[in-house]
Amino acid sequence: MGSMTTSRPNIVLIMCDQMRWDAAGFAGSPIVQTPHLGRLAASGVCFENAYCASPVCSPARASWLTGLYPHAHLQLRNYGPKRMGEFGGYLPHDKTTIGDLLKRAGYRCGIVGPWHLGDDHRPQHGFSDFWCTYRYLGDYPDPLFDYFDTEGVENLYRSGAPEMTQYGNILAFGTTTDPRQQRTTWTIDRSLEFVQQQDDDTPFFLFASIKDPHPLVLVPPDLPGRYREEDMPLPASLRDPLDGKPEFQKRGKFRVPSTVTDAEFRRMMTYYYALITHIDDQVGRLLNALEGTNTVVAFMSDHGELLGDHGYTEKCLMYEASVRVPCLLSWQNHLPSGFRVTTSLAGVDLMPTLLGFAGQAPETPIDGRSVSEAILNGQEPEGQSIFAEIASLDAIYHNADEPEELAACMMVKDGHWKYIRNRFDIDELYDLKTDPGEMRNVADRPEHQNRIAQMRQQISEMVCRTGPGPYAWCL
Ligand SMILES: [Ca+2]
Repeated sequence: MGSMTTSRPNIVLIMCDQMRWDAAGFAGSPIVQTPHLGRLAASGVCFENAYCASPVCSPARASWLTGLYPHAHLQLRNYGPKRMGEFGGYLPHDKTTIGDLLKRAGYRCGIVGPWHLGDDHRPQHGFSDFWCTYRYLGDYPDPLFDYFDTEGVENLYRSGAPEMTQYGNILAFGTTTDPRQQRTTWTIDRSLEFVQQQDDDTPFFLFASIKDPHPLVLVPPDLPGRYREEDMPLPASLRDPLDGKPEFQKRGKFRVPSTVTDAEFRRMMTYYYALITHIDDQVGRLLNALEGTNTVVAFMSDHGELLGDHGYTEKCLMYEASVRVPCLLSWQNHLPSGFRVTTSLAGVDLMPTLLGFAGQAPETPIDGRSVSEAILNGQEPEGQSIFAEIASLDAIYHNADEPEELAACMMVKDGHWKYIRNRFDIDELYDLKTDPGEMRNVADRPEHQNRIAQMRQQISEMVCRTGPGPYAWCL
């Protein structure tokens, strides 16, 4: 196993779903217990300012894998079997992913866990050596659910599982009674199977796609007890009235209702953090198996989790906890250890960076840039502005189908300034230096109009590089 002899490293991309950037010990949390991730961070590079290209699942994932922003890859909202072939509902086949390129370069490529980019039952985009995906499969068998059936354990992820608790609309949570009922455990089991099938002659690329800590938040029974409800820091903006903010934010599906008490919210938080500790335990098993091999390990999340910030759970807004993600890169004997990178990493930069470690580069123009050379030399990459795009909440949660709804918000972050163009509502401008909690929208202040004009220009130039597509309204 591994490839000790070849100069081309194996690459393991571990992508969680909906993990907050700061919900880990390596990110400075005094509460969340993540010793294995801490070990990974200490042995490699931690991007302290990593951002997704869209704070929702499928568009973000498509960007991490293609190096393109959504206006260029055109997966504009979440895939579901009914959306296959619909504009914006799946990743068009002609878009090139890191899987396509590494497969062409001679890598054996496998995926375990959610793909979520369309036709999820069908091996594609280079991952043909091990295609073990689950959910969003339409009428096709689901390997995870089939596993529960074969093992004879109750499937707690099927909707309406009676063992779950949910306060209002916030993250549903519960515990397993049998270790086989937990999906991250299954994902790591299958990942280890793939790794163990490898030989020393051919490098491999494993995309370990971990669905947790996305709800349902389902943890082994011993873990919630590791966190005390009274230790949970209630978010300062949990009851944010959203004064001076766009109206649409007051109507979002996942706005925390006033009926949810502080104590209930804290209880839910203990389960969310406990699930991250379970992810840590499981990732530790994979890290142990890779010990001593020539392997690049990336650990990150597709997008963040608001966990109460601005009165929201889940994501889809451009607030920091929604767009910001944890991101670690490790490569023993190559990347520096304990290196903290403060330059922003965009949601389109990871794909060319991982390719760079393999001595490869994209074959067609992309939006992202490789930072592999800089960090291999222990240097901060050059500063840059970063962007994020998303459809309207009506398109994401309520099936609004008008094409303009699929390209509704554009964020640019330049230093400590964040500007958001909202197609159907007022714009937003936050100064993260004086207002890190993003409580004061200053977009209407006369003294900021020059800055806003410059940031609009940055957006316009960015979308034109690969063609503005559905974001031509930003020109
Ligand atoms: Ca997601």
